Amino acid sequence: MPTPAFVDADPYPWPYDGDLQPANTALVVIDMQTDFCGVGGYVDKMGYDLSLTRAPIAPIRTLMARMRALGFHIIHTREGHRPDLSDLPANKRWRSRRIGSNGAGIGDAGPCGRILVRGEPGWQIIDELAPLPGEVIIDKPGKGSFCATDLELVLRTRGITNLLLAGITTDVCVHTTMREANDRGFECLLLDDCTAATDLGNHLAALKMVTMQGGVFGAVASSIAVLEGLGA
Ligand code: C5J
Repeated sequence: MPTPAFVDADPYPWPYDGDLQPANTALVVIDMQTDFCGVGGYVDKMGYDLSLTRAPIAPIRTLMARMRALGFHIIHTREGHRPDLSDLPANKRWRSRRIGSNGAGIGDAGPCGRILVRGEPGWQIIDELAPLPGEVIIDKPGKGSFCATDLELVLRTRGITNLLLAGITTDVCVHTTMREANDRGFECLLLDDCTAATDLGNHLAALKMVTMQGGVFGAVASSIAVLEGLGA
C-alpha cells in the first residue's frame, strides 16, 4: 500500500483518499488552442482580452513538463467541428454569429482559418503546449470533454481515477468537463493558475463554485501546491 499523498487544496486535501500516483492520475489540458488564446482566433474576434486566456500558458507548461517527467498521464482536448459542420448545432452557430458582428461566427473564415473547424490553423493547440507523440488528444464538438467523445473509455481503460484540470475557459469548457467528470465518479482538482476565463469575475466565481458543499465538484489548488504535493 503506497504512502498516502495529498495536494494542499480548497476545501479539502486532494485527492480524498490520498491515492495519488502517476498510474491513476491525468493532467487534462483543455482547449489550449489558438482560437481561444491566439491573435486572430475566436476569442480575439469576439473582442475579449487575450492576456486573460494566455495567462495560464506558462504555469501549464511548467506543470506539464514535471508531470511528464514523473510519468503521469497527459490528455489534451480540442473544441472543434467537422469541416462540413454536420456536428455544429444550428443554435451554437447562430449565437456565435450574433456576438460576432465583427466576424466571429463558428465555421466562418477568419485570420486563422475557419473558426473552430478541425484542421484549421486556429483550431490547433498552441506550440508552447503542443502534445507529445503518444499523448491522448480528445476532439470534442461541445464544451464538455465527455459529450460525444471517447474520453471516459480512455480513462476507464487506463485505470485513471484522478483528474487535474487545466486550460481554458474556466467557466465554460473546464467547468463543464469537471461537472461531467464528477458525476461519473472521477476525483477532480481544478488548478486556479492553470485556468482562465474571458472575464476575471467569471474565473473567480467558477473557482468558488467548486468549493461549496464540501467540494461539490472536487477541489481547487494552484500548480505550486500540486508540485509540492508530488514532492517535485
Ligand atoms: C468556449 C471553451 N468558451 N473552451 N470554449 O467557448 O471554454
